[in-house]
Amino acid sequence: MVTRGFTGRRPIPPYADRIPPGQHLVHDFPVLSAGPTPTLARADWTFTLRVGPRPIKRWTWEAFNALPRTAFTRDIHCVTTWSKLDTRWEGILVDDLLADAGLAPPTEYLLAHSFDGYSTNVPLADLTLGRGMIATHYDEEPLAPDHGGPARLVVPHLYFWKSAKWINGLQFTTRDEAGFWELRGYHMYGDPWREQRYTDD
Ligand SMILES: Nc1nc2c(c(=O)[nH]1)N[C@H]1C(S)=C(S)[C@@H](COP(=O)(O)O)O[C@H]1N2
Ligand SMILES: [Mo]
Repeated sequence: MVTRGFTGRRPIPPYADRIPPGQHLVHDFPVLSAGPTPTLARADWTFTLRVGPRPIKRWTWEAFNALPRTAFTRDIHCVTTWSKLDTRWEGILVDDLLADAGLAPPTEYLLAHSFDGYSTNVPLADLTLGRGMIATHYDEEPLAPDHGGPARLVVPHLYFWKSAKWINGLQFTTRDEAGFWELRGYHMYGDPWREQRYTDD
């Protein structure tokens, strides 16, 4: 005879307190892209910091990788309902990028831009103080092209669509401007703990 437990209550799944509402745990690493994976040679790669239309600084792959490097391990949550725990990233914190540019943040909002034409908006406060990284490595290996290599934004505390793959720049904007998915019905902020999936959530 098989018993289901002494109390009859359903067991609490492990790590339940790390899974936001409406999410489930995965152990693989799904690939989600709006289009095909771009082929990007590191020799041609550049990253541009802009204030509005004005370029402030541009880094080559070599100059970018000479910036101070940081690693962090974080849980990530995709709006399609998967969550993955303890993902390990290494790269350049947005803090260190802004410091290298010698730029005092001119506005409270940014858009991340990518080589595939993708964009997404993230408030400055969500990218600074160690919260946002431009990652070049995942799990100790150079970031795979399907996951955004050579480099992607990682903002783990927001739904994963905010983590722009194949990033090629950050742009300060005067107002909070919608990016690719935000223009198509997704939430302007995207906090998984408040289930901010769609525009009016
Ligand atoms: N440039 C770009 N970045 C992107 C996307 C995209 O289509 N293009 N998809 C987003 C979405 S919806 C998600 S869930 C994550 C998926 O990242 P992954 O493929 O590494 O899991 O990337 C985000 N970043
Ligand atoms: Mo997504």
